[in-house]
Amino acid sequence: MDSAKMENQTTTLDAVVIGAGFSGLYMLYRLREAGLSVRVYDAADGVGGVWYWNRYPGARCDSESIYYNYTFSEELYKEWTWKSKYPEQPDILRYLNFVADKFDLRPDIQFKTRIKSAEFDETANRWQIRTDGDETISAKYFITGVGCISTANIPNIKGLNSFKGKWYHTGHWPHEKVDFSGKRVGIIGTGSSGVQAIPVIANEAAHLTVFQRTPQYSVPARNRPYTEEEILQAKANFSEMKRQVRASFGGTTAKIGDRPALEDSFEERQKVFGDAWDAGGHAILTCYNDLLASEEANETVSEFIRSKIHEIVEDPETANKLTPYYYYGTKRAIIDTDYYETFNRSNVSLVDVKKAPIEEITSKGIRTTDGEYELDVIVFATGYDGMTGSLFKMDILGRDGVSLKEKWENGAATRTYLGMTSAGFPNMFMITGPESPSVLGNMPITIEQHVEWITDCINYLREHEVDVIEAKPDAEAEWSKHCGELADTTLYTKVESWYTGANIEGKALGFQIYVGGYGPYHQKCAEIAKNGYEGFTLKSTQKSLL
Ligand code: N01
Repeated sequence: MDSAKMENQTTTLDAVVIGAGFSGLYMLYRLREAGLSVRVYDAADGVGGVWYWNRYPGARCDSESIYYNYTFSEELYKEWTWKSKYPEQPDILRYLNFVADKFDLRPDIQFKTRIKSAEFDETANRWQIRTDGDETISAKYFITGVGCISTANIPNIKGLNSFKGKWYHTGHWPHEKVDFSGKRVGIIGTGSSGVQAIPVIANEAAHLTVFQRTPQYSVPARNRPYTEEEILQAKANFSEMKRQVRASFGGTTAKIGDRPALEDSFEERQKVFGDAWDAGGHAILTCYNDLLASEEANETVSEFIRSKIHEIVEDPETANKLTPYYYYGTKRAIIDTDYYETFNRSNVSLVDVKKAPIEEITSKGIRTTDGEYELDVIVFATGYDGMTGSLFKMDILGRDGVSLKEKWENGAATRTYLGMTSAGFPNMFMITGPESPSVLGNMPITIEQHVEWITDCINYLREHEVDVIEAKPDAEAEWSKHCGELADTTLYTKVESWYTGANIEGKALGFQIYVGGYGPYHQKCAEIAKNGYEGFTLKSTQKSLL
């Protein structure tokens, strides 16, 4: 089928893809190349996915630019030039627009359209998908590329509607510049978004009050422009880089240390951590091989960063408030530009809202149990309903009308096979779904692997005249168990974070990311495909193949 067909007001397609970010754009490119009729739907009015919405001051990616891009096209890689070591949001958005233009993707993307529901019709073996514009689409394949952290968490704090000033969430930032000059600004949240925004807002605002619930470890990014030489070298090295990132643990060329932290003496460790701190970025987390597995090892790096906070922050009381005590790296590791230094500014103050919780937002500002802070602007850097939030926002109904949310018990019983499929939801694929490496890897690389696997799978189904593919419940149970067991060998499950769903009121706790590494995961998925899609039931309307 070459293009969408309208039948009785229903658009008929081979595949519907949700989201025009890294996932959706590449999925569209691949499926179109495979000869399918496919359309991408996105609520935004442009491409970019999370990078369309995350326009807050200081927004930048913490993966290195030369790896934070597609690797499927050498030509694309060589045509695009990154400016700095860590790409800023406008550059990433420009890159994704460049990709959309280069491959002429826009004609098959429907913007300003949200998918409200998707229901599997067991008689026709097709998905019936509805948009917020009341369009109905019938598609054989239903593919989500909704991102792992794209549903904003705006905490339910009493009184927000009464606030007379302006308020924003970092994940839904307006297109026009927000002017902080001369303003009293309050920011709630000190995760990756808050840590990036705080130094930039502090530069402009009359006063910035940071409302911090949990102090965070952060390491200097040491961002800088790339030299011409580095760019030339990266482009010349494309094939080797692609080979390395696709075989790597985290989707970059970063090397993981070859020994446990306690094998070194205190002095040796200080030198190793000191060099990593000076180099900047995430190197400090990978300089030993057990920092995320052993409490004792983790304490060595945590204590090192704590000592740096006390070196940088001049006021000892503020330094104490900024000092974290959870296991470093078990909440998403943060890299920054001048984060701790910002608290030495006279126009910045820090409020510990764990000690004196926020009671309400008033017409004038924020009131904690300690007093009222008058503000002109409130910035919520309060994160996302991660992993399942965007999937649960839609009514996705599988066999017997059971919704994904019901099956997964609102997150308490999330079950997938390979993090891409779920039993009871035939012909549905989730790009970077729960229980895949997703956010623990370099996203564009983990996305490419999913998109390529899904495309190969669909091609196989077409070649073998298979109508329905569905994960077997026992294969799924085994995969989920394996993911849980792996996670329990790490410290991730011992700390409350958005990884575990602890940031969302009422959400069931559960760590839903595959921690076995991108490379091994990639191999496992390839093996399953090679073995004729082991763990899946494949059915044609004529016969059952497996
Ligand atoms: O969100 P977060 P984020 N009252 O959940 C606080 C990616 N990302 O948007 O820790 C007071 O990390 C909350 O406090 P606590 C990256 O994967 C990447 O910053 O729950 N405070 C926390 O401090 C990242 O991990 C990049 O106690 C409240 C903050 O809000 C993920 O997105 C840049 C509160 C939320 O931190 C999410 O990061 C940006 C309340 N009611 C984002 N509710 C880069 O690539 C929440 N908080 C660099």
